[in-house]
Amino acid sequence: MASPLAPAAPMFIDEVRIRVKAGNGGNGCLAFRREKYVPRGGPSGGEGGRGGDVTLVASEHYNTLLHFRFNPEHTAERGRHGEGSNRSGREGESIELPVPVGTIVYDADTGEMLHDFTQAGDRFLVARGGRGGRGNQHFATSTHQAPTEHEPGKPGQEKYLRLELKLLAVVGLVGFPNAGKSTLISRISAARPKIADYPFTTLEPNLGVVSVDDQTFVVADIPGLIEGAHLGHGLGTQFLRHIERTRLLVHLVDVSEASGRDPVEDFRVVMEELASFRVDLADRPMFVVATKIDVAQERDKIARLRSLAADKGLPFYEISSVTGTGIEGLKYEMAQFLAKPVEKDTKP
Ligand SMILES: Nc1nc2c(ncn2[C@@H]2O[C@H](COP(=O)(O)OP(=O)(O)OP(=O)(O)O)[C@@H](O)[C@H]2O)c(=O)[nH]1
Ligand SMILES: [Mg+2]
Repeated sequence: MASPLAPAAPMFIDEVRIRVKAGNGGNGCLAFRREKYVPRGGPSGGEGGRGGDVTLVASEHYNTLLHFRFNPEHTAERGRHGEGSNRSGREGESIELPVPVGTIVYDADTGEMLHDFTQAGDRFLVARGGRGGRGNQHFATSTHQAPTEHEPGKPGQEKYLRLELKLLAVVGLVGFPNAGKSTLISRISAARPKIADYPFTTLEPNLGVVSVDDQTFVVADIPGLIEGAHLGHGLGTQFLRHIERTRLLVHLVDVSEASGRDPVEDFRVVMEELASFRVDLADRPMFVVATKIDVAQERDKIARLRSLAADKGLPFYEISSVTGTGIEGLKYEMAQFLAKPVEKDTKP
């Protein structure tokens, strides 16, 4: 939960601990030339290859640290051992681990901050591969012609890291109270907000991490808006700052009979409140989603909402969080929208 000291944006923190291990260096080799007609060949043990490094790289394709939760150990390849005939061992392959921009890396053992990723493409070598050991060929001198010294490879660095990321919602769920926002977030993420059949169940925003194939993003479920929210009615617009930086708003409208409400009217009210909070919030890319279609017999309600969306050039979806109808499709469409580069955000 946000503490009183938390800044204006939602400060939900994603945190993972991972272990990274760079590759060990290969061992140096002990060998002597064995050639036909050469009775005593010189030393010919090659050096071991260097172990691979582990580098963290800031990537725009990741918005969360979820991919590390299932995969907390990362080891780069070791270098190959040196061989006879002065053959050096091959270097171990390095690995790169993508992290979202905004990730802060700490040494989990000492607590020391190691790096703060502020830009896509930023790289940080976090564990260096071990040097390969020298083979006996390196130890030959004019007075020491048959050396048997050879070194083992040096171990690659190993670290326990704590990665921390302030989660930033990129999708905001908006709508009238009781529209089904919290139910939807509970269907598409691991978030388990309170859900109940009365308005203003949600008193504080909830964030959920959604993953679609290898894409992850954060969705915010905020308290419902009613007419006059900007004047402080209901819970007011105080929570809208939590969706100020989102790229996509998903506007949920209850089309069930039981609501006794008019979807077109609900849509209008919420749009007005968004606009009165911040003019451009109502112009944010938006999906219009008819909810509770499992209990919507009057197709007319749905049809009117659909044509309203069409008039405004907004994509329209129908879902039921109870039966699951339309949920996967909606999740996929959100992911598709977010996969487009930021600059190209226009009305979808
Ligand atoms: N039949 C049916 N009921 C639904 C569906 N989605 C939500 N509900 C019910 O609608 C009621 C309100 O759902 P919530 O998810 O709490 O609504 P909300 O938009 O988060 O409401 P506030 O937090 O009060 O703004 C609950 O009783 C849910 O069980 C649905 O797809 N079908
Ligand atoms: Mg709710």
